[in-house]
Amino acid sequence: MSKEVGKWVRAHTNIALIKYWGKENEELIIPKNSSLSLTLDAFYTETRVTFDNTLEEDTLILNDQKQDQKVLKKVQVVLNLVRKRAGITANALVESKNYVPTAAGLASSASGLAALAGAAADAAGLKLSKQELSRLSRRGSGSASRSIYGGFAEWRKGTSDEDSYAISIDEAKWDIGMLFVIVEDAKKEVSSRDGMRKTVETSPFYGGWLATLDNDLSEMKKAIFAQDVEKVGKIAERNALKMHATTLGAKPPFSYWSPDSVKAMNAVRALRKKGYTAYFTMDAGPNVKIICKQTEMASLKKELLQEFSTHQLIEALPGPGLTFLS
Ligand code: FM0
Repeated sequence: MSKEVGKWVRAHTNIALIKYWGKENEELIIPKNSSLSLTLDAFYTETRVTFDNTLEEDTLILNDQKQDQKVLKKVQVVLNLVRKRAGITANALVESKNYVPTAAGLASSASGLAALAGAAADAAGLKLSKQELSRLSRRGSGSASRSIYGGFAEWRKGTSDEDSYAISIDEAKWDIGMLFVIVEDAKKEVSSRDGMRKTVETSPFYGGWLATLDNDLSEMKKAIFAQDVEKVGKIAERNALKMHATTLGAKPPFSYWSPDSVKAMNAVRALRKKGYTAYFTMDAGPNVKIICKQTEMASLKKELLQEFSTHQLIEALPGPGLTFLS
């Protein structure tokens, strides 16, 4: 019998300011475009992997509940890569906990797959660089490649498995944060994986989206280096709206917005008129994330309490990269 118990590894989620939307290579998860995100302190995943040759199958326990085959699939992509590299044949027990302030559909594949990559590599005794960890996380979920780093990270699309990974751009140790507006949604969600595939395949707007990205990305980096929240927010909001516009051109059309998403977006616009530095972004779901100054977050939250309840509003500051615990 052999049993290799790895360390607990923590990864924080990230929210893209320049979105990843569409794959060049589905199996290797090579994206159509480079993207850029901010890692946040408020939401994270902790994972531990044990390779154990007495286990009859790979097993994933998330928040104390055994997960089904479907969830296990993404996890096994990463496990198999690690096993191959380390010459391990044993099955794995993956124990994972998602830390999110409310049960708000914020369980994130980015933090989950990044923590898994670190935890599996550790259990296998592999000493991987950040770059290698980013590439490994990417194979589980594209956005996870960016959660290896704290602060701002850029996932450079590259052209192959070797050169598609994220790098650190800036530690974000300045006056920027995100306020989450958690929005209820009755609709069945289209996963980001399915949503981006449908858009690439059928939306005539997809080409327009891709055509403006290099410019958005370089403008965004300039704004970050200048520590200019106003510019960061403006570019991020425009970029997110363009991404969401592509879904309306898909066949059949779809949208991630719910009535409360629109209400939140309008609230942000109104707060801007009042003089706040506040811009929004959205991902493959109805929640709205407000890019703002840390120093204005408390008063922004207070303003939003007129339209939203306190459990819908979550404050997030820039967070750290992958952390190996004990
Ligand atoms: O995070 O198919 O990583 O850049 O969140 O697993 O590679 O879940 F808004 C959408 C994330 C997409 C933008 O996609 O997809 C971003 C999104 P996978 P992900």
